[in-house]
Amino acid sequence: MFEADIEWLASSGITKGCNPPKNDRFCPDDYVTRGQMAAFLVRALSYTDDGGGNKFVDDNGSVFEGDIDRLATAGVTRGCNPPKNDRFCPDERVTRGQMAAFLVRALGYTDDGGGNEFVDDNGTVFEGDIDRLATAGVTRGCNPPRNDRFCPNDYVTRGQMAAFLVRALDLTGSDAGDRFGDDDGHVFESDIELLAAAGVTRGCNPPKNDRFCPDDYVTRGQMAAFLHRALGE
Ligand SMILES: [Ca+2]
Ligand SMILES: [Ca+2]
Ligand SMILES: [Ca+2]
Repeated sequence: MFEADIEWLASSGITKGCNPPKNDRFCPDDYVTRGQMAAFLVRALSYTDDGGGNKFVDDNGSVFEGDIDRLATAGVTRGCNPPKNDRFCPDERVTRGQMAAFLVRALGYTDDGGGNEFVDDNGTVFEGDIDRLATAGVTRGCNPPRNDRFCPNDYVTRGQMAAFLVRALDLTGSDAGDRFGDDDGHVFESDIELLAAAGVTRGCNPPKNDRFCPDDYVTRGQMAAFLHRALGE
């Protein structure tokens, strides 16, 4: 279902495939790993400096090693085993805490609003980034309407990705419509509609596309489509 998006990503150099060196497969239904996220962000944001390379010991020989070194040199990642941070954990799925850190550093958010927006990230390595993401208005929390928790260890869902992108890209509008039936009353329904109105998402059941599947985890294919429509011409 993401064939055109995947082709765009490949032709623009943002993705290469999932079975290197042959790379004749994309694996659109796999969850996004940290290594893949590194590659997507590096290519989408055109980072080129790898700082001399080999920032981490656990990606040696990985197809993503160069992109991971570029992401680290750009200051968007530091590693996965603080404080030593000599590992990147390229095969682990992207969590909400990690997504917060990636977005805050890539978009340059600095204001943490005084800190401690959430109670369940206290003392975690991502607390500062999560507070900055919240202060920038890109996240509100994971337990509405109270929203005193961020759930930093959960994997990123499609609904959450919709909300992150709508707020980070500052997509606005009043009457965006009601395209999908499976998000009625969902906390992200308005974000999903704004994302769809901007052409960044179409739905999860083509060709009918009357569903969004807001609680499914983000897959590689979906990430490809989101980035293509958000960043593509
Ligand atoms: Ca390395
Ligand atoms: Ca906190
Ligand atoms: Ca709806």
